[in-house]
Amino acid sequence: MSDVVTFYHAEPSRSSMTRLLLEELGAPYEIERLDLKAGDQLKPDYLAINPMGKVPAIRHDGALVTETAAIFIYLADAFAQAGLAPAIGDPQRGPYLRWIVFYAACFEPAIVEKARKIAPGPRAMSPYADFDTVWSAVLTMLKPGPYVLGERFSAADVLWGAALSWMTSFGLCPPASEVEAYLARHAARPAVRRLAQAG
Ligand SMILES: N[C@@H](CCC(=O)N[C@@H](CS)C(=O)NCC(=O)O)C(=O)O
Repeated sequence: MSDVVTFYHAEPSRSSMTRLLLEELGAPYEIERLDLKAGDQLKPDYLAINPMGKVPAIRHDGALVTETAAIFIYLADAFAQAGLAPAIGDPQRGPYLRWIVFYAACFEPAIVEKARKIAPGPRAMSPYADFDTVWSAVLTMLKPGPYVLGERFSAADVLWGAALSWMTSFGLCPPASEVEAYLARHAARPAVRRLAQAG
């Protein structure tokens, strides 16, 4: 059994969010770097790890995990001593899982389709209803503040802080004071500054 996380990563890419989580958790990790432009993600060795040919993926204690939302839930529980995951039985566990999964199940498809100017189609067929509904839910999530779970900073904030700052930088999010204030808190985190300096 090894505590060290093997982290399949490409820079710049969505896997940077997982790297930030590893830093926030203080988890020991070693990077297996992929060059997406060179097509490393489509080579048989990596497809055996993630048949989707996507980063991130992690290996830890014999478990192979892909999909950012699953990786976040897994790592925050595996390194519970960092205090970034409400435990099973904690009333905040439900909202915590809700907002992490909402990111992958609703927010990402909504924002990607918006960026590609693809209409969501009939509301009843769309897994996310429509962009305005998703965005309004995001603002509802952030409104009480300062964090997704109120006073408690969690792995959900690592995900949302990284995702919203990335998507805001691409001009994909409508302007909102809640988001601005949330992103200022995100940018001030020592782990965010450390990684920005590391490049
Ligand atoms: N559903 C995956 C999506 C990951 C994803 O889209 N990764 C991109 C990096 S931004 C990727 O690996 N792209 C390489 C490719 O598609 O060839 C997750 O949430 O982890």
